[in-house]
Amino acid sequence: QINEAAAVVFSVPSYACQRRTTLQNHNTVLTEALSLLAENAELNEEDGRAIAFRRSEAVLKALPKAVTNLADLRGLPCLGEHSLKIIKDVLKDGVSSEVETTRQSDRYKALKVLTGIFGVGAKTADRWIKMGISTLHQLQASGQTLNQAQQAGLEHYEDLNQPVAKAEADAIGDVVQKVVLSVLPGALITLIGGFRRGKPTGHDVDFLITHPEEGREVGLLPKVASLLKSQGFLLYQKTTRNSYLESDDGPARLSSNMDRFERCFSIFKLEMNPGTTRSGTPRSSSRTESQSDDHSPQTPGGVHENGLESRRRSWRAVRVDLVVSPISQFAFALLGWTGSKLFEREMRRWAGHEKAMSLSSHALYDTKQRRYLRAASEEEIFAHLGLEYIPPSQRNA
Ligand code: TTP
Ligand code: MN
Ligand code: MN
Ligand code: MN
Repeated sequence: QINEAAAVVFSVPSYACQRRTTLQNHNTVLTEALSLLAENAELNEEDGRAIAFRRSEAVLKALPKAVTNLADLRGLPCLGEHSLKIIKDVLKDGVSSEVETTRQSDRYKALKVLTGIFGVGAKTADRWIKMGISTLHQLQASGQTLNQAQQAGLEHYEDLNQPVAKAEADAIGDVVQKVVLSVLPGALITLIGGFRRGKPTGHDVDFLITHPEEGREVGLLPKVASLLKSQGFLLYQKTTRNSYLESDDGPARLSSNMDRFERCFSIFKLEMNPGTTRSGTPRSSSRTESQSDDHSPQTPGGVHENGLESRRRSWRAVRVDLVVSPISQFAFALLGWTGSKLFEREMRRWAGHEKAMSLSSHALYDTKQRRYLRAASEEEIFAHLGLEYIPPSQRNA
């Protein structure tokens, strides 16, 4: 058979944390199809399905060239029946009818709009949809009680659904660094999340803060948040204390994704210099000083951010996460907060299933030796786990 003879043979290890996944994706049409089904499953809280689609998506992202033929996929891990059917349809027709039907469905569209509000998760969105609320308009008319995060999320809906550019992340980093150092000289601030993996844009900006002297970092964020607020940089913030205790946390709870670091979820007010457009793309070096994009909000449901309508603003809202770790846990926090989410999940699965260890953003516990394994760098954590070191730019699974 010609196809089989011509089939490309790809070799891909089964855990995403064993693979080098860069941002260069040779199969975007396929991965976008699988990603939409994964997202839909996530929005419907069908976790098993979501993970299966995410794993298939990640395998295709790791391939060194485009798949053109189903036979190319032989021997690849993680590709279940359902994912294979989607791939087959896309290879044959360029689209999958299941994906397109999902994309156009009222429920998917409503879940997207509602969970697009900061502070609204799948559960809340589902409850509202069952009450007949599917748009921002309907939500506002319903008189539903919103918590503070959701109120801020609605108020800044349009801004928070615009991608954040690296230049904007760096500008926020400068502000955060200045304030953190004024409160705690010697503190170390690291850009984490997608930007650390080299992504050009993100949905938020994540920073990890530590101090070389253990303990000096305790209680830092309330001070940082109140300074940022008094200087007019915060539109919303919620700070929580560190609640991690190695002794009583135990390995059982360590495999969970949630961590217990001191942290601050915030909405930052970023002043935009004229060299940056609304979407954050650096302007060409020409002398056009007038802001290019007229800011006329076209928010779904007709909500006009801040009621400003077409009046020009000199700032935008950006989601910013600040996390503080003691230096003894820094390598674990750095690894855990660099992502991608699937890479992290796979690393924890590898630790548990292949090594009888329990990995979290705080620590690595060896179940057989019944002890915590220390690490001062990400490299040491990979080594403890018997994994080849994968740098952040290759963790884009
Ligand atoms: P995100 O900021 O959600 O994701 P991201 O930075 O990879 O993508 P984006 O560009 O869209 O912002 O999370 C960053 C990492 O932090 C991710 O690997 C998961 C991890 N994380 C935790 O460990 N605990 C948490 O409570 C949260 C919210 C994230
Ligand atoms: Mn490549
Ligand atoms: Mn992020
Ligand atoms: Mn984040």
